[in-house]
Amino acid sequence: VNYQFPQGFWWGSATSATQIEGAANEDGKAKNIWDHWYEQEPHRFFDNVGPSKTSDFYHTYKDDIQLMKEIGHNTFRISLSWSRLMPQGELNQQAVTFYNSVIDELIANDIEPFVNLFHFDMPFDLQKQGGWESREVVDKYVDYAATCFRLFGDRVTKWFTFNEPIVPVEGGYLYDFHYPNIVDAKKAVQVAYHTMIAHAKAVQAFRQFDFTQSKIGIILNLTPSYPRSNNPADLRASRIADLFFNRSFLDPAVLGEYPEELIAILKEHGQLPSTFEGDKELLKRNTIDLLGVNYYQPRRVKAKEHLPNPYAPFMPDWFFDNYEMPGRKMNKYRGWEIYEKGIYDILINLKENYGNIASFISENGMGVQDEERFIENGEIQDDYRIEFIRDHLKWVHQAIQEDCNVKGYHLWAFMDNWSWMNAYKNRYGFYSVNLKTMKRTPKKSAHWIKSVAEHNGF
Ligand code: BGP
Repeated sequence: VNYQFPQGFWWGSATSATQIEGAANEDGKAKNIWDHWYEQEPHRFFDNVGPSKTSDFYHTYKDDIQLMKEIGHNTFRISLSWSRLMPQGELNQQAVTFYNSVIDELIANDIEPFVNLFHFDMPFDLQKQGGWESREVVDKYVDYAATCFRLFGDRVTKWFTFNEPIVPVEGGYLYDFHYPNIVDAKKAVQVAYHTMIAHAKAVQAFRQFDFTQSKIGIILNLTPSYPRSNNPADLRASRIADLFFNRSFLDPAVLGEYPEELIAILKEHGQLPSTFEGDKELLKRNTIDLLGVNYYQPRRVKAKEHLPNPYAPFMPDWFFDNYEMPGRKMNKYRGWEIYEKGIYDILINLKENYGNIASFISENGMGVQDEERFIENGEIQDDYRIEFIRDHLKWVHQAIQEDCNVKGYHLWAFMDNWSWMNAYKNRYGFYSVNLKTMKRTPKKSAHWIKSVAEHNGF
């Protein structure tokens, strides 16, 4: 073994309720925004495939957990579906039974459940009440979070309030790839702010329980921002992109406050959110124990070529242009850049500027279109994925050598799953899923990760 990881390192993978459960209308589940949007505009989803069936985990979880065990997982992240657990606000006993059973089954197989409370799936009824624009919805979320802690907190010791909270802001309020398809930066800022208030209130609620061994955190997609050059205009563009897309969540979550420069920019442009008295203290008091880092690709940025039209509505892109760096390495099957060292840069930043907060890689992975073309002897020969994971893990290993406090690596994803507007376009799993038969088949990477988990390294 050349790359040995610390004892007890978390080897696993991540998923979310909407993306694998299916059973969208079964056992009392109410509609979330995805169910609704798909009903309205099915053509906007790749191949017209919606969230109703997905990978059928609701019925197959026992077998799937055996497959996880088979490849050496010691941890696995799920999300709970708010609209399944509390349709119309009341607790749904059938959902409680389902999640109890999933959690117990994982534990019985020595796989520690990591539980996330919100993965892009706002209940549709609450979206009608304004979704994250509404402070009342924030309080409803806190009630839901506290209910989950009470129901499952005796067995679940790793909790997360949100996955990638910037994505519903970008998708739903800036760039039109999530419901409610609004393009309005002022609302986007309010939604981002309310998400962090909801987060802090949930952390506060968690700490009122006697869970001394448990940890609570948030999962952020950190896209390190690299400037085209070291000239001041490029550096400024990159710093502002970092403020908007990383630090707007990272700073309040870990340090308990927003960066001053971000506040100054929003103020200058009349974009500050409305706040309540006591919010500042709330954020300050309720910082996290554990940070999940999702990393797929970096952001490369250059100074604006043209000044934005001063009469056009405010957008984050007023401050930077994306930079397509010549020669960058691409995942040609998905169109995202591959920059393995980015994962190390994130971890070093956490060490140097965020008190070396305990973290883990909560998503990293390689999406590939039309992956069937790589089938040989009945299995997908995904050497490209093995290489991708290995090259990222080498940088995680390097960060550990330099005392970064990183405790595990979760691939996105355990099995191929439905991914929002992209539906089943990009496949990410250790296991492939045949959408007609729902049969799971290991890919070459599944055998490889099994050996990595067994040796705690490679
Ligand atoms: C992350 C999300 C996941 C997942 C993944 C892959 O940002 O947390 O939910 O969907 O991206 O995305 P895609 O299928 O679009 O390549």
